[in-house]
Amino acid sequence: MRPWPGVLQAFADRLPVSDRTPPLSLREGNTPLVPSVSVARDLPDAELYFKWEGANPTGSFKDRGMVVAVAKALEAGAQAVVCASTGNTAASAAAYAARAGLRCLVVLPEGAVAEGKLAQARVHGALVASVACSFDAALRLVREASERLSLALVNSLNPYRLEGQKTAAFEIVDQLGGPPDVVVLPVGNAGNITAYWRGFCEALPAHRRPQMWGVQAEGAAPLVLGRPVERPQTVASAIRIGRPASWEGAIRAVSESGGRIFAVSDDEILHAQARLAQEEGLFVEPASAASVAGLLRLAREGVRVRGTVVAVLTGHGLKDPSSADRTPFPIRVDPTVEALAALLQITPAEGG
Ligand code: AN7
Repeated sequence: MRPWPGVLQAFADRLPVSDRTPPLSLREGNTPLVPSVSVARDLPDAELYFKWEGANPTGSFKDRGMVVAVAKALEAGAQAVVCASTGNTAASAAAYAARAGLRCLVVLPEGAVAEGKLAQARVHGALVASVACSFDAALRLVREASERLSLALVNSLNPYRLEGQKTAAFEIVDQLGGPPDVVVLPVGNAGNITAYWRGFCEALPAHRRPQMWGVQAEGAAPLVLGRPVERPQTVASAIRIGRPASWEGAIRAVSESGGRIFAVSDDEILHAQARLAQEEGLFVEPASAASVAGLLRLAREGVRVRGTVVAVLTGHGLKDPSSADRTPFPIRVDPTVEALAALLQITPAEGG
């Protein structure tokens, strides 16, 4: 078996790259499609899989698009890249810029980025700017800065980002040996749902494309409400976004595919996150649990979810270790077998 080369090389014939594009790679992509063992029981008419994007090099799906955006920035002779971010884009930009030898400036909404993502941006050597405004305002700022300071903008407004992210759709079709019926994913800035739909449109004839189901958090659901949200609120900080940059793309993906877009509460998100961790063995960050929370909501409402369903788990739980605060703390015990047995409520065998 040849080693996986990464997104740029594996999908060279379906990406806007040429011989002049630097062969940047952290071996991103080729993420597992994991069958569900527990959540699937709530969806008896479906066959449920998780596309585990937390397995990417920086722990989120952003790497697929970032490798293309940064390689193209290098190809164009850029010296520096810039992004605004709720965290994962920043972590990915910082890692790929480090690999490519470019400077990286990330602009983060103050106090609104999970600890692991912030650590990633810092250790990879990015200049980390914190601004006292929302993600949406930070994005406006970096758009202007990228023009006036001649920096390469690597938010998903950069068309190469969505080109790279569409490769997840190709992988799903390959891994299943055919198209799924439904793909469900969390929606924040709406780039990913736009990219997946593009990927399925390129890979499949119209009658075989899956429905795209987008899930937002109730306190940050502009696409569900049909208007921007000035002060988005949700525990899922990655998708705390009130003015999605790819608004039209998301609406088109949902309507052309005959899909749906709806919102779930923070409680539902946290419940789904705990269930994925405790019953599936998958630790995802809260935003990623929104896709599963959406499926569980529909199941509870009696909606029959049928066919092959892929829930995209967009980011690793280690990025947001504060998620663990809601689970039991370690229990201090004496370092004896008896103490451990008492904890397990079993009787130890004699001897030892
Ligand atoms: C784990 O990093 O917007 O709808 O700045 O980190 O394509 O925005 C992250 C978004 C879902 C939403 N899941 O995807 C950023 C950023 C996770 C995320 C989304 C994000 P889009």
